[in-house]
Amino acid sequence: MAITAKPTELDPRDFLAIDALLDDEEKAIRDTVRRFVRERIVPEVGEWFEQGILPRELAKEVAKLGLFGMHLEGYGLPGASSVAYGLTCLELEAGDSGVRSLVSVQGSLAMFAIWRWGSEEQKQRWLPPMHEGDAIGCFGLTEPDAGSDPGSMRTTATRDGSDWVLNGTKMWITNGTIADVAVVWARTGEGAINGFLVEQGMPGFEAPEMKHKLSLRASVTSELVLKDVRVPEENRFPEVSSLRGPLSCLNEARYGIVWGSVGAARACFESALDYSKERMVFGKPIAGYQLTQQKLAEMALEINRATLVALHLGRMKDEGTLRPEHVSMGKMGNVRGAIEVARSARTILGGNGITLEYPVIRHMNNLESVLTYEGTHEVHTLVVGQALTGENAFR
Ligand code: TGC
Ligand code: FAD
Repeated sequence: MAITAKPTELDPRDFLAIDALLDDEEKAIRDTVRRFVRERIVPEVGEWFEQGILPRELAKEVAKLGLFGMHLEGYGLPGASSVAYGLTCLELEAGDSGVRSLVSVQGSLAMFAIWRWGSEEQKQRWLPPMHEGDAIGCFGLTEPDAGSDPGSMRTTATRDGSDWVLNGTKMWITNGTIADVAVVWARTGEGAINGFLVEQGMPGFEAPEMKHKLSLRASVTSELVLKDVRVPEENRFPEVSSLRGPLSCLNEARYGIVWGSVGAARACFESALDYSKERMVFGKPIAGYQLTQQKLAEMALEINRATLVALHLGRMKDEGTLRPEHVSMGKMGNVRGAIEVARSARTILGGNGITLEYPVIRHMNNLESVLTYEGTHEVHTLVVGQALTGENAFR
């Protein structure tokens, strides 16, 4: 068929008409989340960011939409497709990375860990209230001296009768202070790593909030301090005793970031596009200058590229062909691209680009965390490098 100038209207916000690749259910979920973000998050998130808070009641509102653990099945969970979950992450992160983090950590890290590695009793006890937002979870892997290399963790769990005694410190743990249950990964012997469900209020367990962040400010980030915390054997994941346990959960959350980062980029692009049409400089809107158009065209290119990558990975995940290395490539490319979009958008806004009146600097700062958490850009580069060459360059 010939290429015509007007088969459909060209939408600057969906330049390549990627919408047409989504089915009706995916679009319906996407639209519901988009509306929630526009009505509930966008008007207030600048203030939350400035104050360094994320209102606790937001979890219940997110739960009402069925978003916590939406891609998991059984135990009353929705069992939505990977693409629907990805679109949800995109729309949430168009609001703020902190809001997407709340949902990622709850659903892809804490709930997924219990769903994948927990006992039947653990699943029945925790998954329904976590889906409802009545219980919040966190995922404690990183330590002050073990981030990219979680295999060097120092937190220990020692058997004592029918209990385990946990000692150590976790750091940078999203949702930690507000969590009812913490999935804590600890060393149980030479080369052995087990997961434990540490409950709020267990003696010796504290989760102080980490302050003074200049990124992900609308997100609770905490230390987990464990001093002789007694955890019963029934709170240990029965089936996994190596790093494979936590790393399998990271695949899920990293997949959400492949999509989410596109949302942050889209919000920056839309802000810059609107601004460029209104801002008059040297007698005409800056949208009319070639240098501005180049920036906008590069942003649109990156957002469309990243969306197609995310959608392709989502379809592969739904078909069961997605590999961790694919997710690494998606996270590398899409987060780097989102940062470039955010920085370029910020220049279009000039001085206004540095204020919280516009979303751009907030997204730009958030993306610095997104670049680092869930495996740094360098870690994912080395994962892809190893897959390409067969050589391990981590050590
Ligand atoms: P390595 O020897 O390669 O592997 C150890 C065991 O794990 C298995 N494995 C995986 N399994 C599933 N998925 C993956 N992606 C896996 N990667 C490895 C592997 O087969 C092996 O299994 P087994 O059965 O033989 O024991 O491990 P390594 O020590 O060499 O480390 C590899 C490396 C560096 C890639 C890994 O440690 C890594 O990914 N480091 C980055 C750590 C990280 O991403 N931390 C994130 C913490 S959570 C977080 O940031 C939340 S942010 C909040 C939010 O999302 O909003
Ligand atoms: P390091 O591992 O010390 O890395 C420092 C630098 O060295 C990085 O640039 C890194 O890429 C580079 N580097 C490391 N290894 C190599 C190598 N082999 N070759 C070349 N360069 C290398 N963790 C959790 O467990 N749960 C959470 O909920 C959680 N939430 C977070 C929320 C926020 C806001 C942030 C900022 C972090 C969070 N993290 C969480 C921690 C996050 O996963 C770690 O920060 C991340 O894995 C990197 O670890 P690190 O900070 O110790 O950096």
